[in-house]
Amino acid sequence: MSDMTFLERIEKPNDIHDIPEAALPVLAEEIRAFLVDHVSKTGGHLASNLGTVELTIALHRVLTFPQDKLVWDVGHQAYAHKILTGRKDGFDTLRQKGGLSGFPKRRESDCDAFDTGHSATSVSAALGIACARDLKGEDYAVCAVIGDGSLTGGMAYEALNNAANLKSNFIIVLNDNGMSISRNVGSMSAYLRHIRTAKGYERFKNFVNEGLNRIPEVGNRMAAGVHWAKEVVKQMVIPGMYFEDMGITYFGPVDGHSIPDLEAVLRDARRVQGPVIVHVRTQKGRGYAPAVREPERFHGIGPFDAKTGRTPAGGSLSWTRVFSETMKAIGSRHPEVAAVTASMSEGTGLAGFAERFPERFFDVGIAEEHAVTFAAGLATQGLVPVVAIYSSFLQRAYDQILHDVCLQDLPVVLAVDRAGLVGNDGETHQGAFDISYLTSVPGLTVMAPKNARELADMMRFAVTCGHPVAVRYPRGAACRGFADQHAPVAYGKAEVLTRGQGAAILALGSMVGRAEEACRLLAEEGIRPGLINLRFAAPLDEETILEAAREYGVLVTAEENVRAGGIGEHIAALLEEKAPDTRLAIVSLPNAFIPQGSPAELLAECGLDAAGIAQAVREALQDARRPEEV
Ligand SMILES: Cc1ncc(C[n+]2csc(CCOP(=O)(O)OP(=O)(O)O)c2C)c(N)n1
Repeated sequence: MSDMTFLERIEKPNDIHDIPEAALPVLAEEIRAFLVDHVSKTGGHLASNLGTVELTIALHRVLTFPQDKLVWDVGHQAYAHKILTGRKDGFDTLRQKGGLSGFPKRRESDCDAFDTGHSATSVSAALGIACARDLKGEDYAVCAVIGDGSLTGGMAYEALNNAANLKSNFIIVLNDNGMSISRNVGSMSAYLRHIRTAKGYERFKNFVNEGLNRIPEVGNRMAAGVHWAKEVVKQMVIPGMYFEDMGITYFGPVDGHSIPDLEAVLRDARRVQGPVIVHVRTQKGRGYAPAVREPERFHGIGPFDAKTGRTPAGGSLSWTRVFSETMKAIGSRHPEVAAVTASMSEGTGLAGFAERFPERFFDVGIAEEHAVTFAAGLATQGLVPVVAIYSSFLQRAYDQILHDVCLQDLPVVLAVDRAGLVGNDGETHQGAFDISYLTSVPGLTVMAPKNARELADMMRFAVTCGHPVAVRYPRGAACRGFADQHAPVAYGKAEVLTRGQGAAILALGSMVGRAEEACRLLAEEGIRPGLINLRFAAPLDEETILEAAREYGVLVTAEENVRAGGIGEHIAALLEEKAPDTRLAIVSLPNAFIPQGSPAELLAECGLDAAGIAQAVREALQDARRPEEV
């Protein structure tokens, strides 16, 4: 027993209560070493997790699981929570197919109160849980942990505004490390920085409050003046006044790496009736020098060398990189083009544009809805904004795309990165729905390139076309094939790549390269389908599609999007009306949430790899040969 590490003694929820208080810093270091060791092999969100080890230990000392409910915002910082709730062994399979999720999952543990993955949802979810608790007359603590980056998301303010009315206990831990993925932006961030550097904190706050309350308020005019003066003094000197004015008690800032300080403030917070914010200062990457030096690179990272922090060199040219280079070139030629990111300048590749054209670059915080309407505003004044957002995060800006951009036919370009399967982040991050939600908006042109060169062509087309356009492209290495096939991009026109016999594959974006591979497999069996690069998901090139229907009689569509609302269904509707005798097979993602796994595994499982497309063609041809059932 005595040879056991403290971490080895943690086997199930609440085991931490048996660890002596004096040993908790040792446990924290053991957890850090465990995280570096495991994440260096599997990849994952390292820097955020290293920063929240003491906070998690303190929360687990003050709360009891699963009775008390803890909601992690985004959820990328919940690794220590997973370790302390009996899931240590799962870390060998972290983010792998069928393995431990990198995010909280209710189906994984009853100690995960709410599934997260997208930013700024925690306060809303926790508030809902607290209200349900009160309604049912139950008694347990409810706590949300939200980062200062996520506090740039509008939903967090909607929830804070709503929470202020709550009369029962509700804790919001603000995990402030000054960072989103990159350095945090905006006035709230500046305000938090101001609080962090203010001296005196709680004792000073009480002192000032008591002092101000002793000032008598006599006479109407004078009272108004005194009231105003009090407010000015309060705003100047009292940390957290912004929250207090909203009706939310503020504690802090607290050293987020001191377990005794954290425990003390959390115990106090549990006693407060009504919503309370505990402002905790942490350091992203804490305890692992490479991550402290480069917190942004270690935010989400693939496997790396634990000793040096280095990642394997090389890697092929990514779609994001192609977009990044294209944006720099476009920026030089088009002074009217601006770029907008929702806190993802590195991830989307806009950092290069930002460096070259800082006056035309806008990081608006983790605020996708705002990013799109802000871009619409820019567009009304003659600018052509390119808003680069990952497919799954753009889901929240649907109304802004529809109502603020497309209804006014404004020339906003949506660069939809990570469109398709992203892999190890799992169902919260797969870009599986954008064709469905974008092609349903009238007036929005939706394109997808077959290869690197076509992405550049499409971006150039998009910034000059004068109307709303979305260009979707996936995560990972850009297709370098089709070197001598590059017809100029023409509005609403598909590109016929190969003429064949018996059947034609109508492929979109990432599926064109795979369809070409499928054609090679089929050629070995003497099957030679035609191949058409659709290029436009909206508007569809009806003429080319109907021509193919007449010529081949058998069509197979291929897209990296769910079936519902995808191009397969759009083409099915077109054929039913105009070429009802055509046989059609649809290759798409299933109408489901696709869990984590490597993109290659998932594509194969969903039948979206070359073998899957080839099989769909074989089956469609067999089907067509079978006599029609009567
Ligand atoms: C809606 C949405 N947009 C973007 C992201 C990508 N993202 C993941 S974590 C993160 C930064 C979060 O910063 P913060 O909340 O401060 O947490 P930290 O990593 O600093 O602990 C971003 C932008 C996301 N998860 N959800």
